[in-house]
Amino acid sequence: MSVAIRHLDTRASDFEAEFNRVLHWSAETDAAIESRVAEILADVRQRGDAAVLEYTARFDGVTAAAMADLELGPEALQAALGQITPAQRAALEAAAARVRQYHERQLDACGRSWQYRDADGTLLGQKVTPLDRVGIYVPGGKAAYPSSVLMNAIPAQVAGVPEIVMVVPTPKGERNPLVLAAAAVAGAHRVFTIGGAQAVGALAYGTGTVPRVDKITGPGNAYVASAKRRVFGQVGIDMIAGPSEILVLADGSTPADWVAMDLFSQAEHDELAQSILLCPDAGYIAQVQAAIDRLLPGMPRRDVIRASLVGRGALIHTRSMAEACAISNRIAPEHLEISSSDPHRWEPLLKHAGAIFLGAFTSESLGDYCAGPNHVLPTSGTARFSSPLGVYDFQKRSSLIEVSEAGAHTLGPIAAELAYGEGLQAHAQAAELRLKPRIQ
Ligand code: HSO
Ligand code: ZN
Repeated sequence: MSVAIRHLDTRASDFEAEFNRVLHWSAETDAAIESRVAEILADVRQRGDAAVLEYTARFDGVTAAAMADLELGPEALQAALGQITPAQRAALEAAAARVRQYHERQLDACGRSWQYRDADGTLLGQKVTPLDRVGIYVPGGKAAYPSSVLMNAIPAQVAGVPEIVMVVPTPKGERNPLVLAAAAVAGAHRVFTIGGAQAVGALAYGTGTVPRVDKITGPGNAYVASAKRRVFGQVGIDMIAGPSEILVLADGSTPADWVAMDLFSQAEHDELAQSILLCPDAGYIAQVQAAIDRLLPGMPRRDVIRASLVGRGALIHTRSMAEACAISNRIAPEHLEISSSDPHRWEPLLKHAGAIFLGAFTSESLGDYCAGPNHVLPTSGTARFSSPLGVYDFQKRSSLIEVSEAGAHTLGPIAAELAYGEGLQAHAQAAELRLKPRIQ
């Protein structure tokens, strides 16, 4: 039976209406969740460890006498490395090495302090420093991804963050050895087996045992997302991630099976994930549909994939590759594959995407695990204004200004003029005092 994925055609008179239906995405917040999260956060803020222990017992079924019992020391992380297979360990280490290398390049390219001097000796610059302490949230349930541990912790490490605190819930006490092994490989400094809004609260406010962090990154369910939104301002956060998205821009030169599997790869994350194909060749779209129909029954997560493809997916027939690029820019997808024999011809036309994958061999899946770039990317069209998680998210910048005596003479009159204009006498005089010869 054919999978009832939407077919659109840009030539159709109702295209805009249909397209808007595909794009429509309601990120409505649930009022019940919101008020529950507000209560939990207030409680954690007030009662610290005791509150976190209670919620952990209630929601995760894990009882502990003290918060310290919920911390995993280095031995526990090392033990996890021994519990996974040698092949798993080798893969984790290979992925980590590539992700580290990529982010080290990022540090060199845009993460270093810089300064210059004016002709009159005034020094100006920017000093880049790492955050002191960050918290990484790792989900415990169906979306427990060891790869995400690497993608969050490694850029923090490369940025030089001295303390990386990871939280991961262990529902019913079940630990995920791959997640803990990834924490060991990535070099998390402290790990607490707590989760949900209570863990976000513990990281944001600090408790007797959990240290207060400066920024919280990492994905989570609706409770975690709501908690992150609420503590923003008290601490930094990375982003509020929506469901995964893939957009494949195809000229028909890639085997249709490859493209179908790439569409599945994001659809299998979540019923709300979005997979879209844009292609000027109707015959090829039919081939991809046939491949979807043939391959789906063999997929263990076929129910999730089907729900995602039918609910939010689309196969869009365009007039040309150039038009496909223009539509892709309107969508601003998280992942964009240019599945073309000439990807570099189209890449310059593409402005908005979290990550761009060029050519038939670049399956998005490789980017999810081990190509090197970060897989934490802007979703739901936010690639219009935001960027992948990176070293820069774990750094901040301070301006540096050192005005020479000659510089004070250049800048003083300008500042004073503007200060008088604003009615700020002290500002004006602070600038003017420095124009007078100094009394020794
Ligand atoms: N594609 C996801 C990341 C991921 N994929 C983790 C597999 N594991 C981010 O959109
Ligand atoms: Zn993925």
